[in-house]
Amino acid sequence: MRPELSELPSAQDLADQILYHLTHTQGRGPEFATVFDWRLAVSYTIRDLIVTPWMAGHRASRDGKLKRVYYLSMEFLIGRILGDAIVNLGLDQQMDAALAQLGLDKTDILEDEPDAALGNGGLGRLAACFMESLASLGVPAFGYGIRYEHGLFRQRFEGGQQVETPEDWLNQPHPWEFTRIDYSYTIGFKGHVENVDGHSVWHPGESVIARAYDTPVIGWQGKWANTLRLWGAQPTNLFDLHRFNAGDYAAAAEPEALARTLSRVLYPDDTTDQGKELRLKQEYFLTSAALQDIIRRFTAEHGEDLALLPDKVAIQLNDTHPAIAGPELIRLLMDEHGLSFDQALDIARRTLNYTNHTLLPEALERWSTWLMGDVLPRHLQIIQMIDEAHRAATHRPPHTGIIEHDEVRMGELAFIMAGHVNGVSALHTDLVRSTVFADLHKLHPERILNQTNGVTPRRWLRLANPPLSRLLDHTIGAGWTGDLDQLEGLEAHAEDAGFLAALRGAKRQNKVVLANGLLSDLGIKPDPEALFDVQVKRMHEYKRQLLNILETIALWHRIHESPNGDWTPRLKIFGGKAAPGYWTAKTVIHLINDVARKINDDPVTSKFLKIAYPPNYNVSMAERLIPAADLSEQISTAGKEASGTGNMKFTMNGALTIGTLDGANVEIREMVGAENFFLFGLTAAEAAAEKARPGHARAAIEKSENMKVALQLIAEGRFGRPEQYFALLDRTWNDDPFLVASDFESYFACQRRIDATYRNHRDWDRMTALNIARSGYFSSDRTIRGYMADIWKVGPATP
Ligand code: 26Q
Repeated sequence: MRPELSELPSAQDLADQILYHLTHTQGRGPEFATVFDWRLAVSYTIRDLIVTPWMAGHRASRDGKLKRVYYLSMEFLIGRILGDAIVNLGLDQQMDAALAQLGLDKTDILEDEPDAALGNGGLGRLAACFMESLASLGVPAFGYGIRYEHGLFRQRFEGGQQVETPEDWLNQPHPWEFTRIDYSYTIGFKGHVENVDGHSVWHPGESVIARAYDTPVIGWQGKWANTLRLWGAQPTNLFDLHRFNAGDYAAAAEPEALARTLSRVLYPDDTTDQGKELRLKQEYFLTSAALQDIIRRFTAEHGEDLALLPDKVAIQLNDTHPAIAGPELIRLLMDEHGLSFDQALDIARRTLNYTNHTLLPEALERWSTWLMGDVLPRHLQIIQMIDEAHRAATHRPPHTGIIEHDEVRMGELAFIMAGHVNGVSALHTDLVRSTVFADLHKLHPERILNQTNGVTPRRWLRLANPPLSRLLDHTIGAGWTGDLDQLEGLEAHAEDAGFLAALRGAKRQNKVVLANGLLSDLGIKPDPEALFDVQVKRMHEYKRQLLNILETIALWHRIHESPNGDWTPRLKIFGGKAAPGYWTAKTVIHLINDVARKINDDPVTSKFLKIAYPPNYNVSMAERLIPAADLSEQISTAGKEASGTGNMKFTMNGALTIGTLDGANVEIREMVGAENFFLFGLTAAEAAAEKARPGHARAAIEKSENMKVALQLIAEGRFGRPEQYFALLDRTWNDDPFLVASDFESYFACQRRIDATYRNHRDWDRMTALNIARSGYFSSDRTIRGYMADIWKVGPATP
């Protein structure tokens, strides 16, 4: 079943297969082939090697009647597939040799692949890491998502401002997917509910077809592969032949266009009202298709007794986006399979689980009962029944229900329908218990669990950081890739000058590659000896990119005051997109770019301080930036970042963290040791108290010369027309909801400690080594094992 090492193809085998696919699949001779042709030929060659374990896994799961995990997510931020597949099959060296033999440049080939950007940020990337770990651990699992034709928008800067353009990854053949025209389900919307002999019959007013597109996800060492099944929307009627024949071609194509809208674009993470109905339809489209598929597979394997569903199926809801799964599963069990409401409710609750990823009130999904009743009338009825059953069973306090103030609260719905609810870091889970779900937690004290996030070391270390991976292999053996706790073996080398020099050398290699890229892409020429200080993540006020850029301005000012001072050279790197409708986040982007333009050209300071903000931050850019970072900025207002996962990637790649006690930073600091982590700022409890103090912002700014100067320089127009920043400045002085001012001095002072530490190579390198050595806990393999034991009650297919 598994290609044993001896059976792995040789470089010659690979080269032969690549030439075969170039000729027979791409239909091109080598002398005419483009990079694209070659990339597809290489991809098909690798894909062939995945198909065998993939099918074997399906057979083993079916024949063994194994319990499966189903991960439902509106987002899967996969990134590029080819490089990851080569690494997981253990074919890097053979492939390098094969490509060399064919005269091809590996980087050109890999970078020709568009990123699969079917997600916004952390939540979507977590889903992708989980899929990889599930496969690496040999757990039978499916990911279910939407096959968006257009992933997350592309970002450009015009005059320093973000401009969004559509992303079009599917505007070319996609070699990794298999279309399953036989797995299609009808998804209904709207219409009315009829009562026939005491049974409810929903007559949808509209419907579309969900068609399955499968992508194999190969695990480490190619032992197991699972399926990422993405649904594409198809019209039930292709087009209106009458209208077509009457010459009205546009109108004839309307039904098709309307249906396809459902899987046309990924929603940017925003809170605007526009398109609310489409978002609800997308959520139901994914969920209904997934549940119909799950029940079809269950009955095919285990027969018609759906009471056994919880023994064979564990469904995880990635946030509330697929939370309509509760009512939909009840509907399918009652209306289509004839179970009673009580039976259906019990089965659904023992099958579904829900992960919460945010406490921000504006990100908690709510739908007006009017919209829910219009789009999903039968589901609104069932939601009312669930709510009533819960009220009757728990004697809960008033205002804790699913439906309150004519809104359906999806968090409450997901909670009440879930066997387990989990937060994504220890601190976040505590806050889930004590804030958003405090009342429900009292009623169901066993339900909320913690599962601290993790990231896959295959993509984020072995693939992204070859120099460090080679050093690790050499120092502690290659076992760390599948068992990240083995990094502990580095502790013994943390005082070894030879090892530390090699570690520094590996980091330097990555920094040189990045510096060359920044020069060619942005015209910025950083000194590889400078401290590479990186903040990459979605642009959000709570993540406080504003704090970082204000500190940069204050530092620039200080350097001007003593230009002959002994400053530690720094390159500040920013990366990230703002939701198109998020004005404040977009203003911060503009400010960073304005400040960069001014500072980078400053002859007095530019040898000490530069700023790079490469546009269109995505998974592939993260793979280049993170391994080259010396310092990781994790500076959110305490209590706001549920976990963070970028923070973990930086730690395992040997960047030190400047951070608040927020999300998983708390656990990172505990693991690496307080002395190896640069802590600043208020705690979550202090931040909440500070926010409640009237005039907190102004008071804090008055006390901070550095912050006052930074704001003053912006207001004076030193970086661009100041009117553009008046509203932002006003918000900072008078409101400052994310406490930039309150944490400013602590942050500034911490950065100066970092300047000093960075100059002492021995200290810095030792701290780096200890960060890597103690990062094993942050492998998503550990996270998935936690879900398996505590929530899903599943084991691996290959023990
Ligand atoms: C909701 C309704 C309508 C349209 C969009 C949305 C929407 C989309 C995406 C709401 C939220 C999101 C994304 C949330 C997210 O990425 N959360 C992050 O999840 C990570 C994985 O757990 C954590 O590490 C981060 O701390 C958390 O911010």
